[in-house]
Amino acid sequence: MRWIIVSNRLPFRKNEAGELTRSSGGLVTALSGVQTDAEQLWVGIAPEGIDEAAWQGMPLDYQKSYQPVFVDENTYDAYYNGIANDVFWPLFHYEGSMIKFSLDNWLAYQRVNYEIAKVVSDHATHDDVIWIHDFHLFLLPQMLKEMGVSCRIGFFLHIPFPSSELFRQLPVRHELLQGVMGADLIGFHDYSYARHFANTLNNVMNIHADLRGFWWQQRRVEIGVYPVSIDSAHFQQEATSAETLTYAQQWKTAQPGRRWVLGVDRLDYTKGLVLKLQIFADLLESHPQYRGQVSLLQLAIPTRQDVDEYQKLRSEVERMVGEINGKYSTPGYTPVQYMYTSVPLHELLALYRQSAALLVTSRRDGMNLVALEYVVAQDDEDPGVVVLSEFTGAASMLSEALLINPWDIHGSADTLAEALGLSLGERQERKRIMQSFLSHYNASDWAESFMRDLLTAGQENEAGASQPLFSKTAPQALQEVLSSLKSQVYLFLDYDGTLVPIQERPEQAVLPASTRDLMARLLAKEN
Ligand code: GDG
Repeated sequence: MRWIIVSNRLPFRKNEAGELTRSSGGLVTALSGVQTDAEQLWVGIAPEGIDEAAWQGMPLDYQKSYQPVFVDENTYDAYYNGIANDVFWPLFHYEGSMIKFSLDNWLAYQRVNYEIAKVVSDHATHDDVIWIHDFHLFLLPQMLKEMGVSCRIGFFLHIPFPSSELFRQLPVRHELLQGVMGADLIGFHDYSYARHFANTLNNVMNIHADLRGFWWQQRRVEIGVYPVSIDSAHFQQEATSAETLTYAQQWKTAQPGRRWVLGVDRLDYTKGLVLKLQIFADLLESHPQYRGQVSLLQLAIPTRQDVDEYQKLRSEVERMVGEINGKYSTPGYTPVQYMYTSVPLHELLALYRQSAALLVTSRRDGMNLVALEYVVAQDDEDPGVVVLSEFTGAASMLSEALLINPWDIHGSADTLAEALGLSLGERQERKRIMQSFLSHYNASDWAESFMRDLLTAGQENEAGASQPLFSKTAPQALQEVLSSLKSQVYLFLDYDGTLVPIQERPEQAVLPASTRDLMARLLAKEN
């Protein structure tokens, strides 16, 4: 059985020197951590700078493992920036007022999903299983079904699914839901996201769905919760590599005696960097003993630099960094050290290891892998503490993190102070519990549990078990039940909505003569 993984972009790019390197970001980290013996084919848009001619010259192992889809730049821009990033990203992260919807962009979104669907459908055989990732590809499952793809199709959402009250705002809400409902299994990081999705189906599509799934077009669609994880062993190993330890030592020597609170985020509004700076400033104000002792090291990874909102966010963050430093700096002490860049993995791990606390203040975050990586990278002798926004999926996973509501600036600053004051024994115990969990539940377990459920999803369809009667006409369905009877049987029939259509007022729910007649005929039958 082969896995066909489908995501927006293929997970590599050409760097400035023309070498192929793995791209960064949560989805790539999660999928790269999966160890499996299954053969895999990854389908996605070709990386920037690789056109069809260049693809022919790619190393053979790439050609075997990856299948690029080529889309012209303008269409890609309208699909990726116009819809995925300017509509779905803000809406699903509860930033409803930031949505910029245009019909032209929506057409491009449909077109790109269709182009990808064609390529997947050309490659998929009945024995494969297709695993589609994230909000760029909501329409793909149903398109594949309509193209006659017969293998199992799973869909996993890496970002939150919002409350139905917010989701209802989306101009293309029905199209989106119908698109994803083509899957056999739809997975989320957290129960709350699955619950919002089921409620949305109830409220927007008028379909009865619960946390386990729903029936749609005579098919059973399963819903499941699969919190993503990381390749814990790999991160742990790299965290103690000579390269990481050397860099950590250099950092320590350059700033002796300093304690660090660490932040690692893409410079995206969902990550709550403004809140984080306010929280840190509050710490220095309300817990003055930390002035001169504790600094915030914020690594802000550049993202969507050409977009106005992101440029404004960057200016605001940098203005605040300047303000805090202007207010609290002393000779030899800079309260906020800010780096607008990404760094090599071993440097990132060294920063994880040499900081006293990680501060995550996301306004909303599907999971937040940084928090998970931080835990497994810690030094047993002197582990740091995770201070984590309760609006992350990771908050359900990291039982020993100190949770904060990042909008409560003062309360969060107090929690950060508490984290900095924890005894060594308490820090070690917290780390031990979370690390033990992460070593038993890693990225491969995440993928395996999703795949296991995907392979059994929809078996009810095939076995014909518990088909709802309303998928056929009631007399036809009853006829089938009756003809298979061998001994006496009792039929329990619901009334409102079953024997009688749901009515506005109860007194209108009167049994129609034809149904009354049908029941009389049923009762007259033997058994
Ligand atoms: C999306 C969802 C969900 C970051 N800076 C550097 C670097 N990174 C790596 C981290 C981590 C990844 O990027 C970031 O992952 P997150 O999960 O924190 O965030 P998103 O990119 O927004 O991911 C998120 C995720 O998908 C998975 O489902 O958790 O909620 O938004 O792995 O280590 N890596 C290196 N240098 C850096 O400077 N090497």
